[in-house]
Amino acid sequence: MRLDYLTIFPDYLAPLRLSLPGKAIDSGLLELHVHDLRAWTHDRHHTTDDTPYGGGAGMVMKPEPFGEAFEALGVGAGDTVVFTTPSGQPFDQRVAEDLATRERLVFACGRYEGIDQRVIDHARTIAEVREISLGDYVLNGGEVAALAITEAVVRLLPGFMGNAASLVEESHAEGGLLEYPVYTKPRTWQDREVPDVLLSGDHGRIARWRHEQAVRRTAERRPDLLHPSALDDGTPIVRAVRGDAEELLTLQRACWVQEAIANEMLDIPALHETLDEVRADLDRWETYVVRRAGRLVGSVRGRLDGDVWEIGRLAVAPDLQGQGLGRVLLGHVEAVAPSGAASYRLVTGARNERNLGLYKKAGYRLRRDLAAPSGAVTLTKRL
Ligand code: JD2
Repeated sequence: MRLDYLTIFPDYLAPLRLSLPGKAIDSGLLELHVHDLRAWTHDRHHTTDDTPYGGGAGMVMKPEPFGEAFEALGVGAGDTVVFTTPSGQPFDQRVAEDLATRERLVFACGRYEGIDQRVIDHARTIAEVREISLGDYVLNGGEVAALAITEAVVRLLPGFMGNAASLVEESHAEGGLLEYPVYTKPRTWQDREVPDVLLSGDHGRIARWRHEQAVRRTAERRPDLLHPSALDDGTPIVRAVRGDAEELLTLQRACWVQEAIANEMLDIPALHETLDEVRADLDRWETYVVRRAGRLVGSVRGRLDGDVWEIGRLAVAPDLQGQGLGRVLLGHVEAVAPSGAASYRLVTGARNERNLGLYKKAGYRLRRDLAAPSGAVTLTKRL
């Protein structure tokens, strides 16, 4: 594989030589070429940036140096030009595996506010182009992203790691779970013991323990990996886990702010709920969530109060309302009511016509005879 880097900070990419296996480079399996973009400037100051058309803050990288560099380096059919950019496709292991199949990658690293769009448009006409983002945060330029991408890609190349088996076992390669915790000697350190199971010699038990730890960690830290996106086929509604609490809170806030506006700033207690309260509620209620593209976009919950299945917190992300998701969630929470339930009950804003309409269509009746907080109404429906 041949790797080229176009940058105005070539020294920034010096760590490449440290992080990549020297053997691979010496043997010729891997070729690295770091280029100073200023080599393709012609003015006294080696200018690579200019002011943005249309105005605005900051500077934009000029197109000509990149264009000349592509030509000088013979970038063409069969090559892949990678533009690292905050607006690119999020980088992940799958993208790394894809890039690892290429013969040649050319990393175009921008600075300032980015690169003149025509460079990307032009590159598409001479080679394959990938616009890739390292993640949802802002860096000062594309170099660090190019370094990270390179490291993730190169270690996938055949014969580039000492131990091929350790690659197969890793995060995201197997089961889409996070890593289980690992331990080494000494057996006791600062009064902390290595878990007994790991010293048992029972390989079956060890494997089961590690899997359970991996699932637990994933549920806590990355619930999105356990219930992946349901954009196209079906809409799996799953029981919420503790790790969903932050996202539930975010969803609730977005929805209750909307509710407050619909009710002309009626004060809604849920708006002031804390993360700890949301977590505690996960133990007191059966909460269900739905994800789209990994994002928690809907929730509903139920709990038994005598023979009444009390339904609450039906919430759909504001940008996804009007697609029937609320109706699906309501149907789900009704369907999971335990056998002891004789009726459903829910409370909603008295002036939220959209919600009232949804509930009435689903067979709920307004119950003025039943108590409700100020500005709200209670609705019920027989099972
Ligand atoms: C970059 C900048 C646009 C503000 C070239 C930032 C990146 N995950 C990532 N975050 N930021 C970048 C990135 C990549 C290239 C450039 N800037 C600064 N651009 C708006 C600041 C300039 C990736 N990959």
